[in-house]
Amino acid sequence: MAKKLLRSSLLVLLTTLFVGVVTLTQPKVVAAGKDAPKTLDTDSRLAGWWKLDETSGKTAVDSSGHKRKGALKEGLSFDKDSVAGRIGKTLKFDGKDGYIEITGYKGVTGTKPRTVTAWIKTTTSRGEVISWGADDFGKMFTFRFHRGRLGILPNGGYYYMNDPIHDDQWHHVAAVIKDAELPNLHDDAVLYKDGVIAEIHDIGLLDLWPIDTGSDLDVTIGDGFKGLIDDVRIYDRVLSDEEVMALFKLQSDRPLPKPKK
Ligand SMILES: [Ca+2]
Repeated sequence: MAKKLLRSSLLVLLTTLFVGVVTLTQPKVVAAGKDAPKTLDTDSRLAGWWKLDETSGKTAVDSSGHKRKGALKEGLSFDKDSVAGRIGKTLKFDGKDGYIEITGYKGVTGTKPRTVTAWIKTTTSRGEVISWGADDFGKMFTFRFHRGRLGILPNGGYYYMNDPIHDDQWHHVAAVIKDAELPNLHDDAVLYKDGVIAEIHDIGLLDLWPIDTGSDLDVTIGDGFKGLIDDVRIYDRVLSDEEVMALFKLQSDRPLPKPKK
């Protein structure tokens, strides 16, 4: 009887050890199956990434791998307007005519979730960081200054952050539209300033339309903006709080933070 008990105890112990070993080794096996850990820089959902590190010419390379290169318009050029950026070099926008057109790229359209991020440095609270869409209610997607503050305007309603941001310092800014059947500014938009969710100053609900972005206009960067814009990214998914913080901390080349359960 005692022998039998001992044997079954041993069996339980061995089984526990075996399961333990399998559990411990499993993550390594999975990791070894892929080439490199996924990062925010190598994410396949990174739909466009303009570092603006060039120093000559009028073409901005897309580092996302999608070949969505930008054309510098209205006199803007790397030869003339390249300056020290937040990361490497970037472009100085004059607040008048110069902007970048991502020729042929319509951005994230319809009601799809999305994240746009950029570093900006300006003393002037006007102009666009980035926009695309169509000239109709709810059909634009514009990340721009409105009433002196930065926010999202879908052409119908507005949603902008509280803190003035035109203090001549570098700020990391991000706008997220969450996954929803008919996303709207009130429930489904999130703004980030310097890695954390921004306090909202105002939201215009009177003419609130669902965000259902059109596809007439190519993506443009820096239209009417005076100052520096660097490291512009579009993801066709929602970035988590931790991921936006990682971008702010310049840790986009590190393995992605694990999503919270
Ligand atoms: Ca840069």
